Amino acid sequence: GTECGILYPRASESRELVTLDGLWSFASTNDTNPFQGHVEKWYDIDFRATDDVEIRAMPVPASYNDVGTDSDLRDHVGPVWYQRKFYVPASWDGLKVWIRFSSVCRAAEVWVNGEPATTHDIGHLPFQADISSIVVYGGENTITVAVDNTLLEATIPQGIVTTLESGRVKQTYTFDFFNYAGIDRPVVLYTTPQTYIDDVTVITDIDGTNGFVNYSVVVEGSDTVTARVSLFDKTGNEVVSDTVLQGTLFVQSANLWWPYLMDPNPGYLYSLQIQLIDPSGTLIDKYSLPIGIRTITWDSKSVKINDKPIYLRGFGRHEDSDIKGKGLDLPLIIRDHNLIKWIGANSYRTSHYPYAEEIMDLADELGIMIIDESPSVNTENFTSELLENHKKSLTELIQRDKNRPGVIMWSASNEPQTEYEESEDYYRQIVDHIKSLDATRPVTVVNAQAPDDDHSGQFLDVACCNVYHGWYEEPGDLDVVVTEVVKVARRWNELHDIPVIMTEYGADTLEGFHYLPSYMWSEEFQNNLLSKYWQAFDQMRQEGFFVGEMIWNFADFRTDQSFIRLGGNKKGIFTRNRQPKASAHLLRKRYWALAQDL
Ligand code: GCB
Repeated sequence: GTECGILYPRASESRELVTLDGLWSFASTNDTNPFQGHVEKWYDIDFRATDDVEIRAMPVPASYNDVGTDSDLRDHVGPVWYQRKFYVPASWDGLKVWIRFSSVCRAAEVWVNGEPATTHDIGHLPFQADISSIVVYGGENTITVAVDNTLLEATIPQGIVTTLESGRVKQTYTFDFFNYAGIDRPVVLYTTPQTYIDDVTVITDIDGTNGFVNYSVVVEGSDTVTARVSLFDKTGNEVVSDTVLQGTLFVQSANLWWPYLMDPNPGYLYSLQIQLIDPSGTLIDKYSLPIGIRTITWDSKSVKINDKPIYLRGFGRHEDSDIKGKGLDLPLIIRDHNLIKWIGANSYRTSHYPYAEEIMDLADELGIMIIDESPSVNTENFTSELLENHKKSLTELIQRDKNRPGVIMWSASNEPQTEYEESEDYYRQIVDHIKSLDATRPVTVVNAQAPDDDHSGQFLDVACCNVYHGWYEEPGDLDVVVTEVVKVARRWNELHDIPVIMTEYGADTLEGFHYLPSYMWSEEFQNNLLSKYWQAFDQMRQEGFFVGEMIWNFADFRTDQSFIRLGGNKKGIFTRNRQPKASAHLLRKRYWALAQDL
């Protein structure tokens, strides 16, 4: 359940961990008979032995859509089924055995040895289950997962399913990025003792050069254990320790967590080590959490880290690449963060859903500031069912990311239809919900609405706006950009007296397409368009309410098919293969100059 902790699984003296990544057996249902697998009880069938179902190999983690050669699989709507075998050592008998999925897109049902183990109803967020009572110890086990990608009116995100005249079932959605699906992040099996550390919450504070680590540990199981909580610095020296489950560690002249290029030593992480000890002095459980000591504060004109105003130089991004779709790819995420450092950026938004925990770890370590976004995108039809699902996505997001120093803001949604009056009460409740879970970070909604038509701004700490003058509006007319951009951003600030970030602006650009004088889709046009926006930003930076710029997008990405897309959305300043367009070199000059400036 979501009331429990969802700590990132780490091996320790008291915890064993086995990966279930690799090749799984996979079966797809026919779109017109989506419940075939449920009716035929595929969770009871051995995929390796059956002739009744067509089985193929499927990599985990990966989206399943682009690994095949047929559009049936790519455009499939409804459940698909994954299965594999695994062993549980006899030595695990008596421990708690957990299965943890970092993300299944979108809905998952899990069976172990034919027994229902757990279900989960949202993509891009982890879930886990205690399967101790249904595994075979010292023997072979079978795990089967049904994954349903269907998006409906009250799912997060939303979509519509129709049946075409041909009989094919078709999923449509209002957002542009491709609706990749599958087991797209790691799956692990791990153990904890019966009495274990279920959750840790850390909130840090500073006073001059000193730091405070306010922590609280949730223990499940026996209440006779005592704690030893220690903070280690990067070199492995214990800095301070305590023996209570909830307390404050005082760190004299702390190494604060600073954003990239704001300090010679950005992204400094300590390790908070928690040990549970039983009355006889034996170690019961041990878990270590990387933490950063920093504060975030904000007012009507600024956002500050450790009392210093920040200016975001960043991107909107996607988890997206050839073949594996949204599947976690370690070489790719390292390449991305190398490019982020190269270009001198200090931030990005996890548009339009929570990113893999491994990605978030990199951001924490490098000092990259994150606007952490819920999977709610282009929200419309504000029903109470939608509201409940949306709140749940935020509960799970905040539970997962609450301790991350890199997360500096929560984004409740991207481009909801806040021109409708119903959105007012909806976003009042959404923002209240976020505040009830975490009052230490500012909250935003990323709006494309004209500021005067919007109903969400009154609840927000920071306004984030997406603007496409010179592209979707007044296509090709770059002479309108500066005035329009300044008008919109200023208006957000005037209306709500809050700082403003431009979270999207950009132009589709086909790499290698050159045109003089510049023409839409050419590399020259992208450079000219971006330069116009920068003129507007520089003007507003002088006025003191404009606190960040994020280009749409870091890299080209796959979309649903559309006549406005050429193999996908091409607004990247890097190609889908992470090579620079001309704009990347131009942006690099700007971001490094901005970093020097501030
Ligand atoms: C937007 C959306 C983003 C799209 C982008 C575009 O406003 O927030 O998801 O990809 O426009 O390029 O159309």
